[in-house]
Amino acid sequence: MNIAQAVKASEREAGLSFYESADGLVTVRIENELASATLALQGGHLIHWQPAHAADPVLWLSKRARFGHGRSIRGGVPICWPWFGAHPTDERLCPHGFARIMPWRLVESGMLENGATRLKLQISDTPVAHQQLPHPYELTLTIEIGSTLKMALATSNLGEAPLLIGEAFHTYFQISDVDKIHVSGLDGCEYANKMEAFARQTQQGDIRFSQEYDRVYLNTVADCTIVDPGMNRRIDIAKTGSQSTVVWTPGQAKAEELHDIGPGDDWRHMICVESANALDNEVWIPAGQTHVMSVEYSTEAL
Ligand code: TA6
Repeated sequence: MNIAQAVKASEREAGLSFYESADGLVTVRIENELASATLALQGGHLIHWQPAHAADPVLWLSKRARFGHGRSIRGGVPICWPWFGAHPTDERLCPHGFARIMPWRLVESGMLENGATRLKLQISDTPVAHQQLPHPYELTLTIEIGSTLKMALATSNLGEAPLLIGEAFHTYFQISDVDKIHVSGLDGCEYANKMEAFARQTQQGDIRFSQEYDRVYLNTVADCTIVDPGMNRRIDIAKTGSQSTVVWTPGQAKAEELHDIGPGDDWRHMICVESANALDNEVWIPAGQTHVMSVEYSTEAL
């Protein structure tokens, strides 16, 4: 068996199969006894995860999602890095950073003893990325596809000076209807309300939705839960290495403005709860150090 055959064998063991689109975009399908998932190497972007015990996918993907070189994908888990939101000084640059629109490479894959599939990806440095962040770094995404979904984003500062980053797992969760759910875990937290010029306010109780909602909750390490009676399930969001949580639904008008969501009610079936380090919580990484932000998603019946 040569190395290519050995790699193929290990990929098959891990439940991986690869597909390439006509324009060279590669997606990886993961099937194991615990779950199924789909990963686009463009952006290191997980676009589907459904544990075997769940009747429905946990991640939402827009019916109008677009797949193309240099484009972000509307849904799943976009990787926001090395800034969150608009670039601080150059509005021409992609909101939420370049990691979600750049090619990543699969550097490791394998099956864990518990039956989960573990993937390790790294972003490929490109002249465009280097132009936007001329500081040596290594960015690694580790994903464990099992009865829960674990993701860890590790930023290693390979330079001589401290590195400042903003980041998020900008996760789109599949729900029955935005009117029927609530999000718990952020009661009493201060937030910046994007709908009111980032005014600072304090969360009162659980979060319910009736219109566009766009808030960055600050200085919170709290786990959150999406409670969804319409799908008779809860989705638990645990995190480490993250001081912010962003909660967003576009509302009808904004959804229609977004070409990759568009008219209709598709937007009603998703909510973004994003584990992040944003605004006041951006992270300074000392030279030679590594910072890791991680999440674990799980779902169970109510
Ligand atoms: O995370 C919330 C947010 O910053 C919203 O303000 C909205 O812009 C959303 O991200 C989607 O951003 P995108 O660049 O993916 O369209």
